[in-house]
Amino acid sequence: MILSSVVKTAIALAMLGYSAASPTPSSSSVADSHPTVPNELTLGVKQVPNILNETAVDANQVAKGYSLTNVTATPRGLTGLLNLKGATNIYGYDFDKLNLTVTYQSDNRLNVRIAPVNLTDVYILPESLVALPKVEGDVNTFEFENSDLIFSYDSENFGFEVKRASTAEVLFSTKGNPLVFSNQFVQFNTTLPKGHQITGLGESIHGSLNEPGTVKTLFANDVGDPIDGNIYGVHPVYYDQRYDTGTTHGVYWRTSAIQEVVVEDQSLTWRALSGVIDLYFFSGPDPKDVIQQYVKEIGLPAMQPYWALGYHQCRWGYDTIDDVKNVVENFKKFNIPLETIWTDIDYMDTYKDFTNDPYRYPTDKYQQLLEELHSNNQHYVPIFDAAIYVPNPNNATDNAYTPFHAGNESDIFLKNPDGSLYIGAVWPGYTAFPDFLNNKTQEYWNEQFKTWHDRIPFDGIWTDMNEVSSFCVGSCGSGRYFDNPVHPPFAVGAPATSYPLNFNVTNATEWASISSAIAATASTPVPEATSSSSSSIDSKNTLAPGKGNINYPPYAINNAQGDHDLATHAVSPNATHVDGTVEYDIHNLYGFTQEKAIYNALLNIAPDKRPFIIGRSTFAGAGHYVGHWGGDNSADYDMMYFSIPQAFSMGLSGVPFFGVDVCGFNGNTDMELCSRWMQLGSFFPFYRNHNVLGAISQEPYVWESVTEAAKTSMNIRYLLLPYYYTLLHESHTSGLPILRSFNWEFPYDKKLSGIDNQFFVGDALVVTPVLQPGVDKVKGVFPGTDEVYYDFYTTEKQNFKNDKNETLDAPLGHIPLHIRGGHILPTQEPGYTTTESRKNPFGLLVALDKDGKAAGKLYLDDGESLNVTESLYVDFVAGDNELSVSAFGDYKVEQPLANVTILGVDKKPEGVKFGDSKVNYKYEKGTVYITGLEKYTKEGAFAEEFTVSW
Ligand code: MIG
Repeated sequence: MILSSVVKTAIALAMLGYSAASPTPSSSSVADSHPTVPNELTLGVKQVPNILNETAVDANQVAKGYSLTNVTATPRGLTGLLNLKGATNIYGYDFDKLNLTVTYQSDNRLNVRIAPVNLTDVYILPESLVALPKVEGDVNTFEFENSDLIFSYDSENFGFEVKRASTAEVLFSTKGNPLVFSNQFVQFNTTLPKGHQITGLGESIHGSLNEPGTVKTLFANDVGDPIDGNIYGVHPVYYDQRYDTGTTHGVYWRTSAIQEVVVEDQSLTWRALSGVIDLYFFSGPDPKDVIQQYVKEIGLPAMQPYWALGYHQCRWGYDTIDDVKNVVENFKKFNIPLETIWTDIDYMDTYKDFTNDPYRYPTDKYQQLLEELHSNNQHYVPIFDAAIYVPNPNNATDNAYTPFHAGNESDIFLKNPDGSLYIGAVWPGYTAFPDFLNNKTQEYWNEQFKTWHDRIPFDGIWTDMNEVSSFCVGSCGSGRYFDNPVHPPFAVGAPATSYPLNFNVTNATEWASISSAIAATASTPVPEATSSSSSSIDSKNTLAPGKGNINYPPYAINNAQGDHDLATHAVSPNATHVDGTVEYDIHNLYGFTQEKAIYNALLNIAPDKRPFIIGRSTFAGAGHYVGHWGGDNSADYDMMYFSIPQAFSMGLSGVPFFGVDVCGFNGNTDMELCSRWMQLGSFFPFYRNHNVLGAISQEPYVWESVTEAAKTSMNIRYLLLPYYYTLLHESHTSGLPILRSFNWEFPYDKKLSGIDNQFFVGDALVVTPVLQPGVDKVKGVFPGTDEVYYDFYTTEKQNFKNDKNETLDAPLGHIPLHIRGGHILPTQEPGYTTTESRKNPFGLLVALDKDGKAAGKLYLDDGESLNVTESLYVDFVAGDNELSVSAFGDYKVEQPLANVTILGVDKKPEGVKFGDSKVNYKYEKGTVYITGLEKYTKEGAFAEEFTVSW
């Protein structure tokens, strides 16, 4: 307990250091004489979040709701008119009349749409921005009995209900609760069963279940991973898993609005601060069905290039190109696979997009390194910030920054309501923000990315700050941009002072000196930042007609910024797009629209290569274009744990290509944590170690034992690359996540509900990581009454009992990994890079179930084409002591099959045959090892059908 409070203090100090107001960037070539964005420009108006305000009116108690008239049956559902029963104007002006449209879009999808009759000033989310689910088949006919969903309504006090026909269960019901529909506040409240299991409503740092008391604020936010606060992405969808009936359904509100969702014991209240109700119910009935039904509608996940599965190394603070080169060389020296090296904002010339620092990252050396990387089959990915620097017109050198001028001439930046340029502030100083609703922006984007890529041939893009972040409130740079370049309004790069839990025990000597230093700092009271412009909530958050009071809506969300102002650390709600759309309505889409534009710009550079983008701010459908990393976590055990539920949540949101900053971002990591995390991270689809400026180095070669742990895990990952790639492809074609929760694999076993410290990779592997310091054992469960599990390392069949916590050995350097019987995994001999791995022989890992059966598949192609013309599908089936392998497709695999390993063979076979030929094998503890198959598969492992029998 004492320890954790000390560590917490340390974390707090690190954070304070990060936000104090002294203008001293540590690693910049900018002379420190440059001014700083004045601190007062960063202060918003203090808001009292509605959910924390005990005197706030509960709209559900007060509103009078609507009555339903004019109900007309349609071939696919019904329409009706909703009439306001009495205005209460609680957090906005109520609309008098609303249209209700209920449409059975397909057998498993029901759409309920409620929109004002008069749409003036109502934001309608266009299909061009976010995919619009459509009626399947003939719009004029529908067999209602094909749907498991039954819609019904109450007219007098309008409410509606969605029931499941097959179980007669109420899935969703607003009956008895008034609908609230005003210009700045739209709310419905549905009942939930007691003991509900609600997942989704990301993005946030939270366990996998949204238990009663959870509030999800859906407002894209640039903030370092606060538990339960709103962070980078917004995914307005929830999954409701019902164990009593063994069914799951999903509910998606297709809205870009600012939202807040309150989950209580027996209800869920969903609030949006603009727009219309456009709800989609997905009937499942299994969780995996729901995921697929949802993800198919928002956009199937991108097929990542094969190399995306390799190991990625990054940090903020690779100060020079030589540092980067050293890192690459160190990986080679320690023989740790390195697929891709990344650079953070350090490479930029005073943090300006599309530039590189002439001294620290000179073009010639930079190009030379990239050439070396590419000739070694390695890759390079730079960070890209969302905002474009506005150069100082009074300074000729500064003013030579053409990316701004090109954009300004095409007039593609966000505006203030009066039509002037909106100028915020980010790393380089005062900045403008591209408007991705403007048709001309893509052309501008294409040009900028092409010119940049011609000079620095990067292999992918990492998007940052695209929530969209701005360090000051409002258009603070208007009239000030001639102060450019200015420093950010806070210090950057102070040495990190926090350490992981248990550091004081495992590193006692070091801790003794560190803690006294911390104590000395702690005695200096740090003044709390106060808002100079703080005014009372009543004077600001007033009702207004039309679009309303968009900067200070009457309903204040619990935005996870100190003052909760919507414009704190973000471009303001009144920033205006080319068609008049205000950020207020589409703030949550900024990153998504930017990422789509980057995707297109990369295609413009290489029309048939899969763009590789790791995006920070995501929205429903972003997975079609980008993968995602979890943002600014900290180097501690709790954050390592949270990476698992965050991965589940991104998976069910259609962004399966996910990973977090391995070893931890904020704060210093240590050997033990980094060792555990390098191993855990190796099982995530996206595997990248990343670190904050000012923290100690954490590349896996920094500690000998971490090197070993990382290599062990990476070896498994690379061995399993064909399995992972097949999962990527499955995800891309079906929407299924790669990393899976027990709830999805065993949807009818309530005891597994909410398990988020273990996970499946695909259907076949179970990972049971150690998530705490100072232990060498870990507990886990291995579900299924009929299931068989094998230890991956020993291949031995385990004696696990369903329902029982098993205690597993997990000394440092060992991450428990189990194969689930019934599965066949394709493998390939690991190489230093994924390209080299692909040149090595294949293998098969056959894990028999209790009946001696197993199945699996393999998908392959060239690993990079967007439009795949040649692909290979291989099917593996085992049963009755025989494995048969058949393939179809044009993609040619030249590498032979070297070995087949069969797990779960009860007694030593009398002989083993490949086709008709007797082959050598070894039998040990239930496993048959067959090697030397190359001579039978010289033409390529899967060139011909074959059987292996034993
Ligand atoms: O305000 O570019 O999430 O990964 O290292 C911090 C510096 C800006 C936030 C990203 C983080 C990155 C950092 N960026």
